Amino acid sequence: MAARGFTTFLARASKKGLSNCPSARSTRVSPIIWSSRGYRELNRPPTANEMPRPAGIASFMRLPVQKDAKGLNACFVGVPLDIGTSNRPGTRFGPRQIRTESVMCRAFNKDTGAAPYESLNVGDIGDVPVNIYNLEKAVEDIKKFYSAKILAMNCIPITLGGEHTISYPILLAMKAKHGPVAMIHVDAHMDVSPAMMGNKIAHGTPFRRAVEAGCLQGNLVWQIGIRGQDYDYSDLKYAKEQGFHVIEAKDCWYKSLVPLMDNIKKELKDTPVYLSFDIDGIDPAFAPGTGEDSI
Ligand SMILES: [Mn+2]
Repeated sequence: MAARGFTTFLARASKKGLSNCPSARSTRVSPIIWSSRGYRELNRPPTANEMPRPAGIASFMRLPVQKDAKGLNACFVGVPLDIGTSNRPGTRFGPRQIRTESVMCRAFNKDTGAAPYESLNVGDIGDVPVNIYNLEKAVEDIKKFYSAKILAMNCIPITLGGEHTISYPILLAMKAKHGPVAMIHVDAHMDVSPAMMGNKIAHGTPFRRAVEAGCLQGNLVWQIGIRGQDYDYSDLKYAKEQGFHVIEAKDCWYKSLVPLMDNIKKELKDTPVYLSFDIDGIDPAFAPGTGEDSI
């Protein structure tokens, strides 16, 4: 996710008085936004009063579906890949299942004030037609798709995985567009292994490959929630040598994470940032559906 475009868009939007947007007063009026060409109606997820939750086309939050990211500020996109995992497969079904569960999401959060659909035009562009028989080809498929169908249209992708191999080609595409980017990575693992059974492309290697390809600004990488067993200290040593900030789970216990996030925001400034959240960053007692749960 590239933060720069997102924040400048919001800044522009708020300058133009978006707080007066009619949808802030009524969930039944579609949000509108000002642009150089006048008013524009934004996509809006239907409420459960307009469309029953189990009904409708099964896109993310039942947003409109389109074949590429044209006209969107942000898009949901699935990458149904699981052939790079070391143990349990199944995340190829992840994007479809996330869309199914997304019917429970509502467009406004009264606790945080988040109302993304008031200022951003968002849609679902379906899945990358990824090669599920060949990991090297899958990486090429993902990179090309992100470059041509999303980033070329100045859209911010929000990816539904898929296992962590997919981060490498996404970062390759981001580098081609933005140069080296920052990263916030929540995970039990650092995913910087040199290879897995001799394969350089796998779910435990994406961020070492990304460093080698010059995709990341090492001193603007935060890996948060790293925990559990490893073979030795070599991956931790490698991550720290790249300048990564490795914040282990044990360093987060009994503490607020607010000061950490304040510091990250301060350091990031306007640098484009890739945010990656691995479900195994959550205790597998609560989220066991992952390829290599860390115990
Ligand atoms: Mn992981």
